[in-house]
Amino acid sequence: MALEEEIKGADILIRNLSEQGVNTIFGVTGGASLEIFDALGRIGNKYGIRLIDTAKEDGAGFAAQGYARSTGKVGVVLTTSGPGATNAFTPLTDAYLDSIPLLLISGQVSSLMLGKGAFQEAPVSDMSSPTTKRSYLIRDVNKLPDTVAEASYIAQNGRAGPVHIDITKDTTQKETVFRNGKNNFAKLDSPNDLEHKVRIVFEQLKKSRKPIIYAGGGIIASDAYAQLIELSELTRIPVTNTVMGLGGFPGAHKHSLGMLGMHGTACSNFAINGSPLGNYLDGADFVLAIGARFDDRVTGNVSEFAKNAYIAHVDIDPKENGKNKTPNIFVLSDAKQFLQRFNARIKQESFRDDYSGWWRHLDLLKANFPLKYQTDFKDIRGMEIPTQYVIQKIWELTRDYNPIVATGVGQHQMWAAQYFLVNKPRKFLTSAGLGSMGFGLPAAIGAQAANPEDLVIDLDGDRSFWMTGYEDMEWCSNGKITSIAAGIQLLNSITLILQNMPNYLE
Ligand SMILES: Cc1ncc(C[n+]2csc(CCOP(=O)(O)OP(=O)(O)O)c2C)c(N)n1
Ligand SMILES: [Mg+2]
Repeated sequence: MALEEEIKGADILIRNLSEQGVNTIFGVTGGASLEIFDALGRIGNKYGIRLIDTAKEDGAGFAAQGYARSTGKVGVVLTTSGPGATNAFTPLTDAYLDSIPLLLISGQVSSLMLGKGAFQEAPVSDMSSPTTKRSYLIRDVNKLPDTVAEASYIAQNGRAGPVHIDITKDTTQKETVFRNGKNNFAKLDSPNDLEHKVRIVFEQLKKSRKPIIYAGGGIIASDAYAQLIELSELTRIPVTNTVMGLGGFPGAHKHSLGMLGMHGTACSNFAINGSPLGNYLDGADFVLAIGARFDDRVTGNVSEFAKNAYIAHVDIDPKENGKNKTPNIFVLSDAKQFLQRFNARIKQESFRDDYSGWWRHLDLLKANFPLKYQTDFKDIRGMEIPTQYVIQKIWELTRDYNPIVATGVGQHQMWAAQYFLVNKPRKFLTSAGLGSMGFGLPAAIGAQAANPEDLVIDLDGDRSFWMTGYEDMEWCSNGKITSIAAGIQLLNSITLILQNMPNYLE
């Protein structure tokens, strides 16, 4: 038998990534990662992986997030050691808080130099371990295949999130025989009492007259969009979304109460917590929280939140059980699996709702507390055009195209969440948990790279835009994407990057 060919660790890495379905890598080169970039150049095409190089590593990380958030696949970032890796830590941490599958691969100095303060050496796998699901330092080429398979699995399964693989330079140079990666990581248990808990939650729902669904990013992560609509339409239960859940239920649906929390609609907050109108001072009596985490921007004073409601909390992450708010029942489940079973039970028992009084009240709240802004501004050439108006107009003009929208962080972000009523999942890309300014533009670039046919809009703030505005320059100057940033307009306090707009508005 002929001896099998030995190839470099860097080539093995590229082939293992390809095995995992990776087709795009965002990154910036450097000394410790040279072999990997070289391998990408030599065999990337053959294994179906393209490199999109960005101006800076945070841009690469946010672009990879745009890719991941808009497709549900793992976004991959490639950096060099030291400052390359640390520059990627903001998007890495951002992905941790928002549960986005991201894989950071960084080059590291050679094993022999580790711990000696070598040029561009930083203990980045230690540094990333608290803000990743898993962080590896690879110094042995034979560990590469299984690590890549395992990392890709961990990033996407259970509660999604970022994984970091730091690879020493000698590992990428060392030659050995290629092998496929094996994922030895145990699958998460699905709770064997799911059916039992579905029954308990259903019995509770039957007693409720004022129910509400509080839907988070878990709906999008688990592709439970159709099941959530089905539940709300079967039962007429109103739905409020977190910012991560926007698009997980159609924003323009008649059962949507809009976003919840500090920046949400008065209607959804009053509906959960009690309101000054009518007979509903107490608010909801039943809250079905799905794939949401009761974070402080949603709850305010957490002991006052939904205080008269029975709370059923469905989440895939056991750490969420009682972390911020103790529920009456916690269901450890993927959102889609739970909803499929719950909807089946509702149909099986021919459930009939009794929410007429509740809806009369909610309609009153909607009518009395609409989102509003000053509309008596002079004319389009005046200096007083409210940003909300601009966002609403862009929404009206583009909604039929189902655009993907990215945002920066700040006031414009909240107005975008309120007025750009996305109707589909994976269309509203925003840095929610970490609130990272500089997210919008590179995320839009990544989303456009993943969805070349789609209209992608970055609704950005002026200051957020300039945190990664160099990515725009890089892309335009290299002529890589002609459809991005077709026009930049400064309007009042908002910077709008309207991609492809001329084509769409013709
Ligand atoms: C990396 C980072 N630095 C600082 C902040 C704090 N911060 C939050 S919003 C904001 C201003 C945002 O300005 P702009 O992007 O113009 O948005 P606007 O509020 O004007 O809509 C700042 C500095 C942050 N969220 N992220
Ligand atoms: Mg501003």
